[in-house]
Amino acid sequence: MRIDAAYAPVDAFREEVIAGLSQPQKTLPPKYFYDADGSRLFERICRLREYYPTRCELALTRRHLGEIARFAGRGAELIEYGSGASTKTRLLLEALRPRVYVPVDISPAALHSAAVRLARRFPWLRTHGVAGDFMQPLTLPVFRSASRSRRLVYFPGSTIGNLTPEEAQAFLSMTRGLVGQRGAMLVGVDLKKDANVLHAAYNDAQGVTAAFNRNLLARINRELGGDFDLRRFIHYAFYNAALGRIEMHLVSLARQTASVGRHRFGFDLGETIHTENSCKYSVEEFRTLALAAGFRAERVWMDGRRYFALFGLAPT
Ligand code: SAH
Ligand code: AVI
Repeated sequence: MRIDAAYAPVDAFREEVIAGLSQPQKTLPPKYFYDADGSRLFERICRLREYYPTRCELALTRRHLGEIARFAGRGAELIEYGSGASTKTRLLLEALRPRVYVPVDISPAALHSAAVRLARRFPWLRTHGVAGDFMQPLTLPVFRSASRSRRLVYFPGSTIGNLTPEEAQAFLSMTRGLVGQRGAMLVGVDLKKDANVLHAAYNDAQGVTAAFNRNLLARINRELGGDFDLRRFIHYAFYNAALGRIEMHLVSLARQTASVGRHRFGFDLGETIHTENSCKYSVEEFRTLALAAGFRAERVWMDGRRYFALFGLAPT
């Protein structure tokens, strides 16, 4: 098992935080949720009663595994974006027996612990992780006889929902270029549904999602020498029906200032930092988005309640 580092984490983090907090609507990029603490909190979110996406996607993957494997094919080069704990991937690894597995994640801690567990469970598997940002063109490892191997990109968890539709289309186009005419993509997409179900999933009773959101400020304090007062920011998540997305914010409970290094930022009472979008699609909306990026939705697998979909995308 090998892990390559493909970015300079602290410099990029500092620059993006300062740029985001300098805008009229302050924002922070959600990819920075996932330090070691954030990745652990996300794993706790996945086990919450209210957070349906993980259970739905696991259930539908188990239920349709035979068909998914027929669509995806055996012996491919399996590239997974935002692999995290690689939990759902275990089902695919067993069914697809890929020639090599390339997990790509911004969190080196998550990549490392997943790779160790996978090595124990699948001693035959060749894993070559890449710690980096999947929105940037990455140098993926080149394997011997790569010219003959087929590329399959797996992007589960509805992490694609954390991109705006424009970013998602650009990301899909880039992936289309990566897999070429012989490859394919499997992408998990959270579907539009009753807003109460969505609201509960992002406002869990135990406050784990709130802790996940606030950890972003704690991380800025730890890694960038920030002085955010965590007692004076609260978690706020709501469904923006017009834009079809959950928005997560951190709300300032006072008029206050906070510094990041030598930069100072002022907050009004009630002012928010927009930390995440989680876009929800209808099957038709996502089909159209994929088509604009050069992918045909050849298969769509869903759970019984149609909460979540796994799209099997093939090049047009
Ligand atoms: N695939 C897992 C984890 C989803 S959580 C699942 O389905 O449960 C989202 C994952 O994507 C996290 O592990 C996070 O570290 C990673 N991630 C988020 N933004 C990223 C980016 N821009 N580049 C690379 N990885 C990213
Ligand atoms: C990783 N991503 C798909 C999660 C989501 O549902 O948008 C992140 C998350 N944010 C709050 N809870 C979970």
